[in-house]
Amino acid sequence: MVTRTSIGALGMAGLLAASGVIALSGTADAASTLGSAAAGKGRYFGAAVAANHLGEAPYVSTLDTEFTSATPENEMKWDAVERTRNSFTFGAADQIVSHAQSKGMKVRGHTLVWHSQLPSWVGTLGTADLRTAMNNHITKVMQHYKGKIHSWDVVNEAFQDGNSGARRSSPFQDKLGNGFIEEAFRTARAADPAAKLCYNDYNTDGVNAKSNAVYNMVRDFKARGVPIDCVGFQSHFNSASPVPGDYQANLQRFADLGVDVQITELDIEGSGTAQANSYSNVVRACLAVSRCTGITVWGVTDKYSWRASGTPLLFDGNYNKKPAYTAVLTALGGTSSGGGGGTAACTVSYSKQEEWSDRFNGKVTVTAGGSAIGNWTTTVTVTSPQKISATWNGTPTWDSSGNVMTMKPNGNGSLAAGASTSFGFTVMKNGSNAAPVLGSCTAS
Ligand code: 9MR
Repeated sequence: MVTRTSIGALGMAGLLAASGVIALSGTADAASTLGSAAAGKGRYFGAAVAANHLGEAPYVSTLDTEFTSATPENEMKWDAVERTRNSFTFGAADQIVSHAQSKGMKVRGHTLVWHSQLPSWVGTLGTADLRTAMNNHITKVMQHYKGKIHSWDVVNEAFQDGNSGARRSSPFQDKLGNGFIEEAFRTARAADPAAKLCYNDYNTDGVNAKSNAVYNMVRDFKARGVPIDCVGFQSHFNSASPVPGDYQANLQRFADLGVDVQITELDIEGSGTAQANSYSNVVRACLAVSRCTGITVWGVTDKYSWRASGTPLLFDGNYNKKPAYTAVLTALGGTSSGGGGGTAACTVSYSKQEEWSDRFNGKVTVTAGGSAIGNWTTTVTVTSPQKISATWNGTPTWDSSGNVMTMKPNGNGSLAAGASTSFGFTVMKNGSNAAPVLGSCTAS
């Protein structure tokens, strides 16, 4: 046991080192990031990026720290790059691409041929002219970004929802017929032979009529030598459309056709443990499919999500890591606490909650790793003269300095694999606003 005198002699850092605790702030100093953890599994971890947020410092630092791939959320769509026929405007998309490149991130191209965000002039063209315009669009956009895009969504959302398995009506479908998809892929291959060419869609995440229709198309393309390299599964989930039980099996059956699979627009409405568990399931499914080459979440922060009210992302509106973040990091084999690179029994993350002039509340989320756990324990160290004045959802004990709190659960602390719980505390500032430092999480 460390004595009071040795605390004075070593100081807090020495105390933590002497007692074998790896000190980490649960936020900025995490031992691992989504991108690095995914890289450890041979995969990228990306986010949809909007050019108009690249001036916001925490947006950019979160993006740069955590992600290894960027997808322009809207900036490469037809209405953004060719609003007027054959007049191309790449400014906003270029901004994202050059930012990504300067940080060593990959870029996913999204998207070349889609019924939505399509300028009205496209719909007015006759058949032959539309064919020319489609191929010109693909060629010009891909040539502009040649060598800079790891995967392109060549055709997006070409199938109808529901049980018909039919193609969706669009100028391309209606005038060029079923062959437009094949033609788009052939044109794309010629324009940038190094880019992976993907078909991307939603509501195709489990085995259903729509994914069967896409599956049949990909099988046919592979059989006939039509160039296709990957299928994107958007994976927009909520309570009405949860992660399907056969998600992994569906990814696998596509992979078995000889294409890569990518999770391209992942977001899951919800909060807390339920959301964290769903995210964890998605990541585990990807890792279990060797041809699942990467995951992209559809935004960096909840506040800029296309469905912000559903808080579907990994960082909240203040860029705090959510339980879903920890679950993803854990599922990727990363650790936000000491774990030696293996899958930790549990991980901890910190987020600041309410703040007043004299005090603030902190929240620590404890997430089980790949196996069920019980009796977790972790430490929270505050910087003197700060003091913890209250705690909730846990049973604290204190070291002799009163600055190191060891937190144990109320009860047996049982958590299923990937599941989370949290405890909270109030820190009296006494003049210091320093963030608490978390120790590693241990469990039995
Ligand atoms: O997130 C995008 C949002 O900002 C746009 O307003 C919207 C316009 O259609 O597109 C959103 O992104 C979509 C993506 O391009 C294709 N799959 C569905 C995504 C969410 O709607």
